[in-house]
Amino acid sequence: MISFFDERQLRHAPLRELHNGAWTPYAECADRARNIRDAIGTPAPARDFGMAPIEAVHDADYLAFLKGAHAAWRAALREDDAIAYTWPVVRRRKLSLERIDARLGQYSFDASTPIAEGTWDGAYWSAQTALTALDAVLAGARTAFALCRPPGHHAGADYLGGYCYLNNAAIAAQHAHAAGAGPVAILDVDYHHGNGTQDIFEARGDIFFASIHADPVTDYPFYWGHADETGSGDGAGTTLNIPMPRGTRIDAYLAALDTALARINDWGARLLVLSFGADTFSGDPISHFAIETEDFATIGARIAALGLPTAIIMEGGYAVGDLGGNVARFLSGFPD
Ligand code: SP5
Ligand code: ZN
Repeated sequence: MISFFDERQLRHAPLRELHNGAWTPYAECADRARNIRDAIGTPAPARDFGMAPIEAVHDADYLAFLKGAHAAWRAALREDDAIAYTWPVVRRRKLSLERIDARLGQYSFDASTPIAEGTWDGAYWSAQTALTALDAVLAGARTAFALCRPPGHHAGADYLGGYCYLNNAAIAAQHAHAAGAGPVAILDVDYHHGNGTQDIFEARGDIFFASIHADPVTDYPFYWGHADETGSGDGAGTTLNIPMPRGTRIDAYLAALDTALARINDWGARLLVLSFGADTFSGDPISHFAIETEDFATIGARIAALGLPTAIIMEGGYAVGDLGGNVARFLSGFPD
């Protein structure tokens, strides 16, 4: 399968994250991408599609913030990575805020997603990698893999979080839609709910979003991904959330997957953007499903049987030593 990765994505390298009240090593580390890259052969570098497809998904004020945040943090004489300490919550509205601390809170929803010196470059090239894979599909490839990192599915139109800054899958899906390749469906099979992707498309009826994930009653991102979130306005009925309990094994997972695939098929999708997280793996250090390495090929093959042109966008997966093998196994389920 044709795959894409850009070495500039490695420039994003936060030092640590705030987790359970303490600093811990950053789980979304650059070695994740190196491990996958080395397991899938030699991915091709990204093409540069510029800012327009990113601006089609993300607000201009958010992009200006993200680009300049680390420099502003340094200008305020801070060390290491930029991170928020206060959030507007119910007071969130478009204010023109000056202080870097006010802006960090305005544009983030958690404290585990720092902005490091190379974050903009890494996120930019991760998005370009997604666009390059999507473009290969538009050009006739049955399936293409984008080794995106940093991941994207927790990032909304104007916020970061969950190790995500630019929503690679949303950018790819919107690009496919704009190119007339639709109807486009997004299927998210990361362990965590793709809250950013849902927020971006939930009021739209022209892009379908389905997600299978850990029940937000027990797992991050808690406030999104409940089964009663089914879309709003023009998008009523075009969001599907299937929360699963901790400990979910392959049989129950495949049953949920069949439900999601049937809905995508019934809706009439002609192109699939797949947010793939390998953090459903039994050995994942921050997640709690029980999918085994060999199961990933079964899941991949089941999705491939939908028969749609598919751009596969890498999301999470934190068992670094097993990651490349799990991803390679997943991709092996698809035809070239
Ligand atoms: C893309 C994706 O999978 N994002 C997941 C974000 C989950 N964040 C909440 C859990 C944070 C766990 N931090 C563990 C730190 C270990 N050093
Ligand atoms: Zn995840």
